[in-house]
Amino acid sequence: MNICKNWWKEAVVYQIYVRSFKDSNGDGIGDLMGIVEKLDYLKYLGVDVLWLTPVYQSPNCDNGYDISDYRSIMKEFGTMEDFDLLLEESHKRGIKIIMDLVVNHTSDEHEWFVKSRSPEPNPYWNYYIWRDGRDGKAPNNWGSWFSGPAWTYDENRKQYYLHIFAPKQPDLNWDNPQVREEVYSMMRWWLDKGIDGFRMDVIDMISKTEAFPDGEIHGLYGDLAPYCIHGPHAHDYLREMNEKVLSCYDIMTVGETPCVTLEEARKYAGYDRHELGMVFQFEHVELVKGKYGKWSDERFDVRKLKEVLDKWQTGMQGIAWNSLFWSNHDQPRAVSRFGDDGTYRVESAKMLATCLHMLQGTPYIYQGEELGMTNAYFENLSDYRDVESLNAYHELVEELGESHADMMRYLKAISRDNARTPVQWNDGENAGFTDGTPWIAVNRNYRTINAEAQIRDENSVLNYYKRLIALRHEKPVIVYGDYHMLLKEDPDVFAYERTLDGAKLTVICNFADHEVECPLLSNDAEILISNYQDRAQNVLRPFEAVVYETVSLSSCWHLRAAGC
Ligand code: TEU
Ligand code: CA
Repeated sequence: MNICKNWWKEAVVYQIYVRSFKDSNGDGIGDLMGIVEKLDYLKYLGVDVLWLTPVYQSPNCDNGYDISDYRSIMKEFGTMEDFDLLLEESHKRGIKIIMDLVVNHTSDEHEWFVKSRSPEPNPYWNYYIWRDGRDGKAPNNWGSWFSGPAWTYDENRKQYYLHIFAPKQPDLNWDNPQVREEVYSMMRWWLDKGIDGFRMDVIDMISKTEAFPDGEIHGLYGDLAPYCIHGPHAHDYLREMNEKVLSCYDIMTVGETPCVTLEEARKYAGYDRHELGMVFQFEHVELVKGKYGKWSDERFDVRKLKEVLDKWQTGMQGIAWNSLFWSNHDQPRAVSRFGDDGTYRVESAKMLATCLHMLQGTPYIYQGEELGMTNAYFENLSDYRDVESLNAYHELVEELGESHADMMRYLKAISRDNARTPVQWNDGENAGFTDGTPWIAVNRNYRTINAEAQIRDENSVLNYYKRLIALRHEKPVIVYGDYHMLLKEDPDVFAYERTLDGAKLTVICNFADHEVECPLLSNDAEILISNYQDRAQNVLRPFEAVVYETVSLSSCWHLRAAGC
């Protein structure tokens, strides 16, 4: 397989949800100086890139995904000087930084929107998506992804504006070339500061179908997805962005692309397409869909998971680069969802890490995942902070008649706040996250699960991640090797091979909480890494993961990178 070498294909990315990472000044909110304090920890772990969730000025209706000024830092997070210091200190340690680029929408407090909603025509008049009402009601039946209608009436303009997310997150009008130029110039401004790339929020939603037809009713509203995802100009705008901005820098880009299909992903991230470096697809974290979409506490099916992972590995091979993740700030904790956060927490966290880090693509570690942090499992609605969770609670319980008890179970399983509790640094008060009162409660298990204890323990989840990252840096087969699935029909074991010239890895992961037989086990194969201390005998133990390495002596690895 011919794959061009790029630094971002060889990198491991660590996602920082800044608000919950580390508070440096006791106000209970994580901040930029908190990250600076922990750079040596990140260096110890060995990650190459930090993805910072939005740090820009924002009224925080959606924790920074509602930006009111793209060129200044959110007050709670610090100052531009703090940002410059963070960038400099990271670069000194060989760690790169990518920023979240949230340009499908802004905050309603952004100057552009404030001007756009004025009753008098002005240069910002067409910066957002405004439509007249229909018979005194919204222009169509679309529902927002954060509950309620996707249109809000504006008294000043006497028109409705579109917001796929909260009413405080109006969608920008990308069909207006001025909007695109504004975005590009803002991107250059950050890139010229020296940042190393962007994670692009819902970038597959920037182009909307012009007709704005009603959508198929799901629950209370019509589904906007078919008209707002991969809209008519999505690829044109990304190519333009690539030509005018991205291609001028040696950076990494990852598009967040909800609902992306394999076919579309090959376009967004295709090696020959000049759009993005890679995209996040969500099929493996959307295996469970209940009556109310994601609001369900059903457990995933291992066979389906295998099918989806295999589909993306095989389907992208040779065509486009994958991104690999179990979790992020929008998903529950990986070990709670895909592993076992009780008896086998350590084993299953390591198994999941092995499974993901040996695949082809760029791995993303979400803060705390390297500690095997678990879901928050909040007991009370008042513990929740997330706009999506709170709105969904009200819609399901108050309008759709779901019971309080059921909805609380769904929130415990799937709410975004599960992954937003503060990082557990030590066993001191507030897990060492803050000297003040944390903005969201600390998980009660911080006395047993915390970074300080795990640094000391050579068998900790943390030190296992450290080894996996180091292996990726040492072995080209982990980065560039071909992928091939094994044991396709096995209901519990996900196994695959990676091969590059003479090097071969056999990766075997048991997703079951019990012993299972496995024909791939060998007594004499060389073990590269495994999550149990002693060697597997004739069965795989609960959540056991083992990677065998075979290297033929005659092999001489080189990249057949002609034309790259
Ligand atoms: O997420 C987009 C997105 O698809 C989510 O709204 C997703 O549907 C939901 O979180 C899954 O439960 C991005 C950001 O990652 C998210 O944090 C923001 O809230 C959202 O965009 C709006 O900017
Ligand atoms: Ca703070």
